[in-house]
Amino acid sequence: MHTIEVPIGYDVLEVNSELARRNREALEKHGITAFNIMGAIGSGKTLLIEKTIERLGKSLRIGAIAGDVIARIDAARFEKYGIPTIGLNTGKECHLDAHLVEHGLGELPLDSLDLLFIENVGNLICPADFELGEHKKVVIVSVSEGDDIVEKHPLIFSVADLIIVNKIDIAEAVNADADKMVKDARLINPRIDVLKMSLKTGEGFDEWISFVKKSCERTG
Ligand SMILES: Nc1nc2c(ncn2[C@@H]2O[C@H](COP(=O)(O)OP(=O)(O)O)[C@@H](O)[C@H]2O)c(=O)[nH]1
Ligand SMILES: [Mg+2]
Repeated sequence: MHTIEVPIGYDVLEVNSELARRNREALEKHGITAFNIMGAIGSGKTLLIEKTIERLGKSLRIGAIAGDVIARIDAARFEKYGIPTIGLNTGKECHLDAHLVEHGLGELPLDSLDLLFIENVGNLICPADFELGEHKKVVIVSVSEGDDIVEKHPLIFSVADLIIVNKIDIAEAVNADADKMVKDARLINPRIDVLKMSLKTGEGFDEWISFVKKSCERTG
């Protein structure tokens, strides 16, 4: 575990960025590609990771960090696959930070992992500011959050590498226009990759798996 000196009047985000840089170094030293999965409560973060473990768990060695105010519930959903899992309780904090993740990395068998999924705390505001050392930032939103959810939260989409618009199977029932959400994300961030998905029907999931594999090739 590293220590870092924090001068008086320090900038929290600057210190976080330094710790994130160290996390990234540790991940790369072990050839691990890490994904920071962000999104509101109930958008499908845990289910996305579960289904990815089901699809890729035989060919890649996957680990997971579940971050939540009470992390053990999502952690148990990952542990049932027999993969190395760490639950990080944030208590009253609404996001993970690089220091917490550093602790998580310290507990994981880094030598025997290829891929790490970090599920962030469910909201679209605080996680946007905190680098964790990840290679890819993924934001998953569901159509049931309302099709103005993207334009209302520009910051998180401006830093994301990929937006997944999930639950398109229920778009009609909740009167949501998934294409508007996609358009809004591209207006905020022209470089962002976009996927429309239903984790229930499987639509868009193959494209997600391609994104994960490509990300591994680039960082591995
Ligand atoms: N209809 C539908 N339900 C989904 C979809 N994806 C996730 N869910 C459901 O949404 C709920 C929240 O999912 P979960 O992965 O726990 O969300 P998290 O809070 O973001 O981790 C669960 O009941 C899932 O079964 C989807 O594509 N379509
Ligand atoms: Mg979850």
